[in-house]
Amino acid sequence: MSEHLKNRNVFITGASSGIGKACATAFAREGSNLLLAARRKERIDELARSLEETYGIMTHSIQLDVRNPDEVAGAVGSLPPAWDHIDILLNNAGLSRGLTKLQDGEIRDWEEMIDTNVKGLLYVTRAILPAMVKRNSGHVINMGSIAGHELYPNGNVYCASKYAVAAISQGLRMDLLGTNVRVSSVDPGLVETEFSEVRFRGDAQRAAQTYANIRPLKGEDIAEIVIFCATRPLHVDIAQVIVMPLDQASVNHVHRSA
Ligand code: NDP
Ligand code: 8X3
Repeated sequence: MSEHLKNRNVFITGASSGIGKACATAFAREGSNLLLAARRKERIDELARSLEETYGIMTHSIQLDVRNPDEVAGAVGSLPPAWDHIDILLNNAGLSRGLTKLQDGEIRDWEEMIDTNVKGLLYVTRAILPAMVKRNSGHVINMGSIAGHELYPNGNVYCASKYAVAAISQGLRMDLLGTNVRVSSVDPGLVETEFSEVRFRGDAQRAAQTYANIRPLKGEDIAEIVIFCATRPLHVDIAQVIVMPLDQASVNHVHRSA
């Protein structure tokens, strides 16, 4: 357990699944108290119960659609007194929809990705960051992607949304220069979560092909990196971490063993 994180208040979006859930567990193990946000309330309630029981931490679960700015502002503005400050914001909620050429793309898919991955991240940051600046302390950790550094065919709008996250992280570091608020971007390659099932709208077989015959990263691998970023001495800001499975060399180069 790290003294850096014990009794810290950590707000995690997209805590109901995959990387966010793994990060919640990792922060709980470090003794942090957790604000767990996602749309699927029953999942975060269950996670909250189990982390409280196992690690003796405090939790508060929030049913939240990050695409709705009023909902975001309302949820952050009406937190119970015990949660009057947030030390770490993990902007993790995100998704992809479809894998098609732009000329064949579905506008509702583009909107969902941009509204969640870009605008949702902005709404949550806008709601939480002013108090960090006022306290002159805090850490924003954004879940970017290798897709925010390189493009792959048919990845067009998803990649654009993650390039936007990279730009927001970089811009935020400039805006916060001179304060003690840190900004990190953790940018993974292939991680086996519900991500591909969401991308292919429940087509489990197609989703499984994404990870077939490779050893993908797990949510826990990413959580370790997030914890590393959060536990550096306060004058150290890990700006960006790109992490891929050994079986991946770029978004377009994956080694499949069979
Ligand atoms: P999952 O599908 O397993 O988890 C996505 C999480 O985001 C869920 O908890 C979901 O919760 C939440 N979410 C989605 N839309 C919203 C919304 N509108 N409001 C609130 N929460 C929302 O995927 P991952 O864990 O893989 O994805 C987490 C992040 O990691 C994403 O930003 C993704 O882009 C990024 N990433 C993933 C990679 C991968 O290969 N898996 C690689 C690189 C980055 P709920 O549905 O309950 O609201
Ligand atoms: C998710 C990684 O390569 O599937 O951000 O787009 S990838």
